[in-house]
This record gives sequence, structure tokens and C-alpha cells, in this order.
Amino acid sequence: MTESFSFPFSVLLLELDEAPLMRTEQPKMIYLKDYQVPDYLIDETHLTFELFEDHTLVHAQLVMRRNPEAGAGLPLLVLDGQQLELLELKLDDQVLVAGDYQLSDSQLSLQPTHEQFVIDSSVRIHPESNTALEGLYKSGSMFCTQCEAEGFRKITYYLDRPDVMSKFTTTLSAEQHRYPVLLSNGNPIASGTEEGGRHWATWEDPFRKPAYLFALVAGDLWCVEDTFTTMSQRDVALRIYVEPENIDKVQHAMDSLKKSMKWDEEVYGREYDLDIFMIVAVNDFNMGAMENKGLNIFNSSCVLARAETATDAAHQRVEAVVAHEYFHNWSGNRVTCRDWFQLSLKEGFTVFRDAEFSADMHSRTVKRIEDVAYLRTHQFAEDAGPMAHPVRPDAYMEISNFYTLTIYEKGAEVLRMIHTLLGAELFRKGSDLYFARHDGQAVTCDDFVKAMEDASGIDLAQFKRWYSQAGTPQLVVSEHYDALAQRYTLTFAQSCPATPGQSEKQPFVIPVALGLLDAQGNALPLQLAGEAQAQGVQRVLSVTEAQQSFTFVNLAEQPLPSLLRGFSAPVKLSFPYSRDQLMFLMQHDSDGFNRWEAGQQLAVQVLQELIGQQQRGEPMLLDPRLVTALRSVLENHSLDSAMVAEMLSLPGEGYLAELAEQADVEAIHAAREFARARLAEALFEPLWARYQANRQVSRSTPYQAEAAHFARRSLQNIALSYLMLCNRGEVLEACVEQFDTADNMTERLAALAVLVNSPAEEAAQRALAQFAECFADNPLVMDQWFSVQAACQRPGALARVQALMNHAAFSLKNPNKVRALIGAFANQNLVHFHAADGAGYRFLADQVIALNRLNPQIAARQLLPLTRWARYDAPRQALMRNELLRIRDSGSLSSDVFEVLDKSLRTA
Ligand code: B3K
Ligand code: ZN
Repeated sequence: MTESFSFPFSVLLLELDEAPLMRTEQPKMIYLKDYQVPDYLIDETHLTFELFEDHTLVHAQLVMRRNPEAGAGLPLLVLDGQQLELLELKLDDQVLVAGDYQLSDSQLSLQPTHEQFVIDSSVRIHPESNTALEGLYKSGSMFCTQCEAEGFRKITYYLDRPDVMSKFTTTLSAEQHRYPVLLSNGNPIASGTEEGGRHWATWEDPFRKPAYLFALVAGDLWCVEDTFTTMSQRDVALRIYVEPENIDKVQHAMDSLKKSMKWDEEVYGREYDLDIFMIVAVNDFNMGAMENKGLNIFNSSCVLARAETATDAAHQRVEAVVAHEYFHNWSGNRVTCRDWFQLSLKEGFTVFRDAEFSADMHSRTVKRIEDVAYLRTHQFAEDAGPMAHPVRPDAYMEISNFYTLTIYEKGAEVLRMIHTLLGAELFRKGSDLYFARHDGQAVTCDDFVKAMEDASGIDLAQFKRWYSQAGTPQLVVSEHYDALAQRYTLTFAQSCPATPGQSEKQPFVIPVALGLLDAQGNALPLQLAGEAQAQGVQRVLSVTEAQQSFTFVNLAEQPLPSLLRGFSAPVKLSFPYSRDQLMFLMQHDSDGFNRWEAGQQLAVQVLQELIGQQQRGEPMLLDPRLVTALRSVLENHSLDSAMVAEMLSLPGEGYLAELAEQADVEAIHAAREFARARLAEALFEPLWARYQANRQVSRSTPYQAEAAHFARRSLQNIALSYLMLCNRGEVLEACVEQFDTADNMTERLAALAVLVNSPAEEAAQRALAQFAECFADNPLVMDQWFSVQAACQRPGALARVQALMNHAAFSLKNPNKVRALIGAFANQNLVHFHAADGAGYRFLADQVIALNRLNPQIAARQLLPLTRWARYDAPRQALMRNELLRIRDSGSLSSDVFEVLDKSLRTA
């Protein structure tokens, strides 16, 4: 289960100073096939920023030359630049006048006269009114930047593309009192004071980098400092900067950073390369964090964590995001992307790296379960919708729209499959070769795969279809047992649905990890026909053809297969398991992931039966086998508590919707709630015993952010959420006691969420009020408060969300608030968002229209639930499409929102 953020919006929107620039003409498609090397290169970039309250002056000196790889002659130099007020332009120290250059909304062009030359530009920009949070902007009183993918062009005129790599020197000056801390990439080399209470600092980054990795910060910040000694015995200073009130919430991020640095040395042989590594936490940030060289900038939600204010999930997210951004120093920064079509080169790889890191730090099986549940619910839906695209897309309008689950999560699955096919040792050889061969370069996914092939000797030509073909493959498996010959054949049939622009698909290479079980649940030796002897009890088959059979020999009885262990490929697998077989696998499969998966498949079958009964107006009857299965999970005290908690979690409404031909959200909700209530009644005793035992430990042990305790609390809290369905006085009392006395946010928030979803309205209102009073000055905790209410499934959800939009703590300008309230409502409260009268759709469209002016990236993201209209019934389809049309006709659209609308209205 993933946590959401939520938030209400107020009409603060009207305070807007000015809308970000909207395009007047339709944005153009950019194609991978049109890639050309840059005409010019920038060897050195010298930047000076003078930061003031009502404007900023940026001076850029670019030491440039003709790219020797680009052919002969001196073509026009075209620099990117948006929303810049050009004050002065020089070519080799000569001031240029109008007529010497051409300016448009997005470009500055001029004609160089030599192979080598220097451009000096001075521009004025307005970070103080930048609500898009891209380029240089203000978060609260602090200046900060976000340049990936194309934000640098909002700072100065530049060749803003990742294959132009340059050595940067940056000087910033600002009022000393307001901005005592001045940071940029690399190492600090000089600083001083000026007249008028201003001061300055110069930073030099010795590593060539693309502009998207540039960063600058100026503010009144405190830092926690530490050091890390690298494997070659160099001391690196580590600093995490936050606003003073948050200085007590940084230790967990610092510990996570040191663990990440060590892990990358041990597992990938990657050492950090500068003398200093900094993280800065900012409140207003479009995504989680950014890997700028030596100066990572983070959403404060991904840095700040302490027991009283952050949940276990938040602690784990901080650790994972710190690791992810740190790992980018090699997978992304030292070796970067040639162009943005290659985004998954760094993102898929880095997500794979951070997932393995988290697996090593905590429970590997639980991490895999969480990731797969997320992938199947959200990435599979994306792959089946109008925004579906390959891991390496062929075309885009607005690159910001391509920071997707497909690029990140499916991209990571592609890397995991390479790891599975090569094995850990050859994969490491491949990554070593990749980093050695391409250090300091901007490269492609093909270059990565080539390094893996060269190091391993394994041909990955067909495998590369995972990069170029979109859609989730289906893998239908059938079996045949020949008792006489003692042979068991598995036949795999793969297919992949059409996706926008791709009607025909070629077969993928699908690694299927499997084992075979005998009637006692023992693992059987695996010998394929033609082999002299068995080769272990688990192996990986490569399914490479549209239809392909594998025959196992020497099997005296018909085995039960355990397929796709560890979710060895991102496919939809189907095998005709009976419910009894699934219960058997839940008990006996040696693969922890597949034990959970068997339970999920059993629950899906049972829930789909209930959904059908509900739709036909029949009384719902829960298959007692689900009760039996979960009872034995609860009574199995040798199982890890986190596994018990995962196995008790029924497939989410979103996943059930994704599995349905046509999603009937009301029937799904009714069926799932019915099942939960029946399970709670039937399993009251063991649930109550588990709850009380774990709560007792929580009461008597101080909070620890560590796997065994995460596990214990997750079991305690899921037990509580079931128990609260039983309407018993002693449970309500326990829940209120947990809310009132817990020393940590995990227990407190879980109690609040179940109270809010229970009929105990008075207790819920009291808890909500008390929570808001207690945490009024902590915006991240208030995000949780908004989310809990936005996701509340009791009647009146939309009205409550609308009221919360006027809450003092809400702002449409803060992305965390938007995600916490609007995002949580649209993505997690399916019954209310999809209310038959269309009010949920109308509400979301209104917010998208408002956000389009303020922050196009956030607007385009919030719009996504409406783009999935094709999955619903005809009346809902019409309502959703009407809202899409209303947004389209609402005035000038950002390229971000335009592209999403265009694609989702096209597939009518
Ligand atoms: N690379 C950044 C994402 C930038 C998103 C720009 N719209 C964070 C990350 O993946 O590490
Ligand atoms: Zn990343």
C-alpha cells in the first residue's frame, strides 16, 4: 500500500501575480529519429547571480566552440531561453545590437564567425513570481532551482540539452542577513562581503555536466554535518541544510546517506568524487528530489523524518529517496543521457539500484511485494491507457510528462530482468564496463545494453524490445502431465495488446523463474528434456517465442508449478490454479513473494465472485476458504510480521479496477468492504490477539526506524483496521487509546485513519481537531491530515474536500498540498471520485484549470485520473470526456496539459 498526500485548496489562486507563459501555438512533437549531435559545444560556463527581492540578474559567460563531430561550416548558433529579459549580449567582447541576433519566445540565434568564441549575456528574471517551480524560484524565503529537464533555459540563454556538458563556475551574491547560506555545485572556492550588507560566494564544479544538473540555493538555513570516509580513504563532508525549525528532523536522512554511500561502494564499486556532498530541503517542490551534482535539492517530505511526525512509510521513503539521488551521482551524472528519450537509462537503472538497496536494508520479500503491487496497480494502468509509451519513447511534446511510472518503474523491471538473465556477477561486470567506458559521456540505452552484452557474452538483441515496445505482455500458461512418460510440459503463450502508435508487437524475452512442488510441498529437482541431470530446484526459463513449451522429465507425480517467482518479468501471467491449489502454494511455496502472490490470486478470485454477485443483485457470499487461508496466516507465528501484514491486505480497489474489463467502482468497493467485514468477524480472536500483543510492545519500547519494528507496527495497524469493522466497544477504546498515547506518527495516523472511516463520528471529529491543533505548525504532518480526510470513504467526501480547500494550511501553490488533498481524493477515493453525478470529475477539472496557470507540471499530473475514462461505463465515460473538453476549452493551455488532453481525447 502506498501512502498518499492530500490537500485542500483555497481561492488563493486569485492572488496570482501573473500566469506562467502559455504557448499560443500548438506545441510540436519531438522525435527520437530526428536526433542530431549539437552544432556547438560549451567548454566552460561562468555564471553570476545577483539575487534581489524583486528580480535577479544573471550573467553567463559561455566559452564555446564548433562541435568537431557536427560537420563543416559555421551554422547559426541557436540558444534556448524562455521568460528571460535580455539586457546585454556580447560575442567575443563585442556588444551586439538588434539585428546582430534574433530573439523569439524560446530562442536566441546569432551567427558565429569563428570556430571558437565567447558569448556573454546578461538577463533579468523573476524567481519571486515563478509559481511553476521550474528554473530559479523561491520556496518560502529561500531561493532554489529545479532545472531537469528543461528548466535551465528559464535562467539564462544556453544549449539546454543533456549532451552539451560543461565545466561550471558559479558566483552568487545576496543580502547577507536574509541569505546567510549561498550554495552551488562542486566545491566552494572563494567568498566575501560587499557594501550594502550583501555577500557573495563562488563555487566551482570540476566535473563537466549538462545544465539540467546545475543548482543554486540561497537562504537562512541550518545544517547538520557529518563525514564519510570513502573506500580510498578520502574524507567527504556531508551536509544537510534545512530551515532552522527542522534541524531536529535530519538525522535519519544523514544515516541513510552514509548507508547509501557505503552500499554503492560495496555492491557497485562506486566511490563519491567531490570533497563535499550537500542536501537541501525545500517545501515547494514538484517532485521528490533532484540529483544536482554535489547539491541535491529535496522536497522536505523526502528528508525530514522523526518518530513523532513521520510514519514508518515516510522513514522508508526518506531512506529510499536519499539513496536514489545519491546513486544518480554515477548512474545519471558521471554517465548521463544523450537526449531525453534515454531518460530511463538513468531513471530505470537508479530505481533498480535503490530498490536493491532497500531490499538489502530491510526485508527483500516485503520490498518486492510493495513494488510489484504498486507497478501492477499504477504502471499497468498507464500502459493500458492513452499515455502508454515505451521505456524509451519515440516522441514527446513536453518532456515533463514523461517522468512516468513506465520510465521509472517499468524501466527498473527491465534492468532487473537483465540482472536475472546475466546473474549478479556478470551484471556487475557489465555495470563496471558501462561506467568505465562511458565516464564523462552522454549516452543511450543501446550503449548500456551493449556494455552488458560485451561484458557477459550474452546476446540481448531481442531483449531490447522491452525498450521499444509499449504495453504489458500477457503470458498464458498451460500444463500437460504424461504420467506414463513421467514428463510434465508447460506451454507459454505470450501476446501484447496494441498501444497508441503500436498495433503489432514482436515477442519479448520473458525470464520466468519457477519451481515445481510435489504433493507434500517439497521442491522437485528440475531436469529439462535433453539434459543429462537435474539442475537445482529453481531455474529461469527464457520465453522468447509467441508460443513455447518446456518439458520437465523424471517426474513420478504431477507437480504444482510455482511460476514467475519474485515477479521475474513485468507481465500479466495466467495459469488455471484452483482455489485449493492457491491455498497450498500460500502454505508451501519456498518463494516468499509467490506465497503472497498465491494469496492475492485467491483473494482476487473470491472478490471477483463477490463483485459479480453484487452486480447481479444477488446476496454476497464469501468463500470460506479465504477465511481459512488468512486464519492460518494469522496463526503462523514463524512468519515475519511484515509478511503476515502483507498477506492480510486484500488487493486494493485500484488493482481490482485495473483487472476488470470495465471497472464498476461501486461494486468493487461494496464487494471489498463486504469481504473485509466478514473476515474481521470471522477472525476477530486471532486479530485481536495479534493487535494486543504488538500494541503492548509498542507501548513498552521506544520507537525504532528499523525493519522488525516496521513489520510489527504494520501488522498491528492492519489488525486494527479489520477490528474496527466489528463495531465493538473494546476496539474503539483501544483505537482511541492508540491515537491519544502513541509516541509515534505511524500508530497515531493509523488510528486516526480508521477512526475517520468508522461510524464513531464523535471520536473521529475529536481526533481530527486534536491532531490539527497539535501539528498546525508542521506542514508535512498537516499533509497527512488532509490525505486521511480526502481518502475517507464515508458519505460526503467531496464536500469535505471542498471545505478543506479553504483551510488556512492549504495552498494550491504548494505541490505537496495539491497531492495531499486533490490527488488523494482522485486517486484513492475511487467511489467518491467516480460518483455517478460527475461531481468528482467536475471538481478535478476545476482544479486542473486553476493549476494550469500556476504550475503546468502539477496540473498535467493531477489530470491523469480523467484520462482513464475508457475503463468506465458509458455514462461515466461521457462525463469524464466532457470535463476533458471543458479543460481544453478553458483558455490558453500549457504544453504539459495540452499533450495529456490531446492524447486522451484522441483515443475516442
Ligand atoms: N531526476 C529527477 C526528476 C526530475 C523531474 C523533472 N520534471 C528526480 C529523480 O528521478 O531522481
Ligand atoms: Zn531519479
